[in-house]
Amino acid sequence: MVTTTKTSYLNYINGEWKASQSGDFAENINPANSELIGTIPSSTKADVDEAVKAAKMAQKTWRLVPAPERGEYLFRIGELLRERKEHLAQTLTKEMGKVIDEARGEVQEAIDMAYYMGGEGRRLFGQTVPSELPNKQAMSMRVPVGVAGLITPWNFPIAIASWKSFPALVGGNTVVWKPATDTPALAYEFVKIFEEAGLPKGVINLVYGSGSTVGNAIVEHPDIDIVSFTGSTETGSDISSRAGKLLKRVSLEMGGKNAIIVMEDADLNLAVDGILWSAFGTAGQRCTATSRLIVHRDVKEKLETLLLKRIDELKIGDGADEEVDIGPVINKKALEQISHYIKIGKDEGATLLCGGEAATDGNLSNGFYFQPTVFSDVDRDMRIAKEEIFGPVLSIISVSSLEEAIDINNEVNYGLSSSIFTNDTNKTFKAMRDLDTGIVYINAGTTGAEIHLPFGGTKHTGNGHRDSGVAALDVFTEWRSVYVDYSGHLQRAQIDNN
Ligand code: UN1
Repeated sequence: MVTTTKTSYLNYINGEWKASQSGDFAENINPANSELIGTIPSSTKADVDEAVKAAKMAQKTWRLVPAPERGEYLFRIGELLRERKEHLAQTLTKEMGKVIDEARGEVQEAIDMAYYMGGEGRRLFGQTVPSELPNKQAMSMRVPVGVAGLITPWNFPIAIASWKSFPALVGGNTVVWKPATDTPALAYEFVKIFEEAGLPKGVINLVYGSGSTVGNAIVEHPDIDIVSFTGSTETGSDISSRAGKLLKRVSLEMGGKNAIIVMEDADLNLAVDGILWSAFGTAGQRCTATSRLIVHRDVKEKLETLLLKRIDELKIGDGADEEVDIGPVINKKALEQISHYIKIGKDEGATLLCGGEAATDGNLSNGFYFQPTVFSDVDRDMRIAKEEIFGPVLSIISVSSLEEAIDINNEVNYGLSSSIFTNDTNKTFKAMRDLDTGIVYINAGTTGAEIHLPFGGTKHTGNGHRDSGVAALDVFTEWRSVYVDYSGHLQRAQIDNN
């Protein structure tokens, strides 16, 4: 049961639900039918200042809570997420549009992350290292960075918020969180869970915003010590330059132009399963979504035939309907952006095999639906082969060898995920070594990363950091090296005089 209908969401600052100081609002719309779900405050810099002040104050004591106890809070949050899984999934589908099964899967990602990071509270390992001097002990330990500013996207509103907030909290940081404008209900539900888990006041703060006011205020606030962002490359680059000037730590997770490579020896039916799931699941709105299919010439025609047949069977509709395969895209602007790329593809001379238009049959015209679209005969230099579209659009490029396929995979500006379908062990190992992406799949599509492995990519996809996995702790902790000299006299390292 979704109970968030026509809600006016409040910020959560220092343990209290509070109206924004602005009085302005943005709308939260169900993309499946354009119904108004609620309104969110367009908060101001003053709201961010208040939230940061609370977070800074709370961090003084939160950092002293033993890490295993900080982990216990995450276990409690995990339990609450599990109890409310269905409600959260329904809320997610309603405001974001992904099909209900995928919404359940996303909530599961957050649950898994809670238990995984909760466990890190009992590890948070450093190292003990032999000193080069007698009667001296050397070690390294993790310490919190301070106040973390989190800016999260609408496409995985609870999973990505959990990837960032859980390692931040277990690492001893406090949080100021700005969720995406299009998914405020999930943020509200999530913060309610933090509150119910008994997190001390000021440890997590939520500030809604529309446009860039709140995001910029977080990035440029002198008391925000680390900014973690997932979203578009354009915004990430802007954040990077603003934060760079302030010498601030920034972790960026941005776009992708992910490819599936299908070699001549591949199991084509399996490949089609992988392509359908990764190109059209979540209506192509994952940063890991497959948007290029690089196929060996010998099997191109056969693969295209199999693919088109299966696309024909896909059902488009409201993601709340269990039978639906492809839900709406997030909003009208996204629909327009996808249509714009279709025009570009046609103008560039690619062959449109299917789709290419908004889906408007019957009730669909009330929402923001796009037909699954495939372009063939795509040239590696075309814009549709290089730029992120973030919709259900696949571009097919044919090749004559594995080397050519890898070359094409690697020549785009992004490097998040890639995949190869082959039954040849030699090709598998070459691909693992040479595909320039942070994630590589063998005989599976490009989506579906698991939370206990590092998530992120090369080139313009990120800036070297990783969400998820134990690597996420490197974002939210500083390494401190400690030397304990118990010799009773001054020993000097690197000087040969002891
Ligand atoms: C994203 O789209 O930003 O690997 C995250 C996947 C999901 C996460 C995607 N587990 O497709």
